[in-house]
Amino acid sequence: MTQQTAATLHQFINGHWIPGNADELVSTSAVDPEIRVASGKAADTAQVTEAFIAAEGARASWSSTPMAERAGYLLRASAYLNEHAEQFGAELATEEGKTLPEGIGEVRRAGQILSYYAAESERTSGSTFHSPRVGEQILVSHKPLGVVGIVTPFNFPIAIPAWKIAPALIFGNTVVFKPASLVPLLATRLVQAFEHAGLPEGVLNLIIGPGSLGDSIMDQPQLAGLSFTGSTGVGRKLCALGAARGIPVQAEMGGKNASVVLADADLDLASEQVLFGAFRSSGQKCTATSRLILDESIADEFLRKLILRLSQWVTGDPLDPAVHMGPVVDIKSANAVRNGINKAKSEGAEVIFEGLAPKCATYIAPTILGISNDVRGRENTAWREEFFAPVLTLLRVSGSEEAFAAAEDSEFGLSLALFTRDLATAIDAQQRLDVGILHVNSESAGADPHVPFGGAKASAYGPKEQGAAAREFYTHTTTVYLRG
Ligand code: UN1
Repeated sequence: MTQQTAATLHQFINGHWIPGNADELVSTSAVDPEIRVASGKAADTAQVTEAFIAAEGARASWSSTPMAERAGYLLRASAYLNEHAEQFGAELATEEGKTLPEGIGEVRRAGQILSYYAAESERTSGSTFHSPRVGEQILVSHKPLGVVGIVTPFNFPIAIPAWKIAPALIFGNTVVFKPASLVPLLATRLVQAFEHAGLPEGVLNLIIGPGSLGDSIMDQPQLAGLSFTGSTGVGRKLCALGAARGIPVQAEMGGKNASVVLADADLDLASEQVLFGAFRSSGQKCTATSRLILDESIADEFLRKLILRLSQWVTGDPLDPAVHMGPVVDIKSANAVRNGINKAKSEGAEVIFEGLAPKCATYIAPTILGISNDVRGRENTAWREEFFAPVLTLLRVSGSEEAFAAAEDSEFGLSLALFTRDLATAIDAQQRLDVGILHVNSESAGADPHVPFGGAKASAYGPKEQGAAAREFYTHTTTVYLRG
């Protein structure tokens, strides 16, 4: 992509693409920040208000549109994404930095998510209850919240917006969508898919601009609920603002996910899955593995296997088919990771492995840091803080008790990958570990649209996402006492 072909960014309000009223916003290539991917003017707060007025205007008619008809829009948008998966996947890889197969895969995944939620129109059922009174039935009906705000991060520029917007729409809500300002092009592509599907005006509105627009979203009187994915700091602030005005907020936030490899694990499988969990997408997933807890008895052998795999792992241009891992999203993120690694080293972390990476500003080499299993080691920045990068922090332990205690030693509780051949140990982990997602013998990342997704502790707030859980957030219920 070159300077000349940079796409133009607009806001999408009430079915029209309109220029923003605020400062110029430029989306650049993750590989080379000199290359513009897309540019246009950001929205100002008055345009946020316009978007909410448009969404409110569309609300009554959209919520009374039959669910099967709403599903049709999702299916047509899904087909559009699949038809354009190669083009949008390449744009995603350029804008965000994940590899081309991951980019194409993510666009297809977004298409699959839209199809899954379209099928809610055939799947969703209500409930009826017996009444203790003669001649009465009690039933529970689900109704849309109204206008929902959707605020999404840079790391899954199309899949995360799809998995929030699709349930919002199918359950009858109208939407104001604000994507991360680092990835406005992919957000635009998703909205274009809905436009192409013929979605009525005002049902889905796109606001492109800096994170500060999030505060403006929280001020809008029509806002009936907010779904957010991003950092714990921002998420908690939005939760507090939502609570103050009495609206539901769903927040998916940070992670410091562990992979635990026990003495009886299949080490070939475990080393492959840890490699994928920690280093795919440059570790820029809230579900990525960033802590590695190894039983002392297999630690050396496991590390040999992991480092052998890592030494064949190619970091470079994400559009190059030979490459396994691209850069991180921008220079600011890369510098923050470098500072984090230096801080960890100054606090005593030892560099166990550092791979090769191009000497460009946005590349971070795959790195394994080791910390000591004592109070000082456990205070290390690399053990505590989410780097959102291809950096893995290793702790050696002795036995499953110590491994589980180490895994729990985090403010976060999103996902955990446990490698063992012992079913009893896996069941023990399921019962004792405070995480939202537990993988037994598979990598810590990944999510399917039909099962709940979300974390425990500082990783989440509010109802979970996806599957049947999505309806809990995007609807509220009326209990009807019905007598003839
Ligand atoms: C995945 O692991 O495929 O922001 C999805 C994130 C998560 C989504 C992870 N909310 O990384």
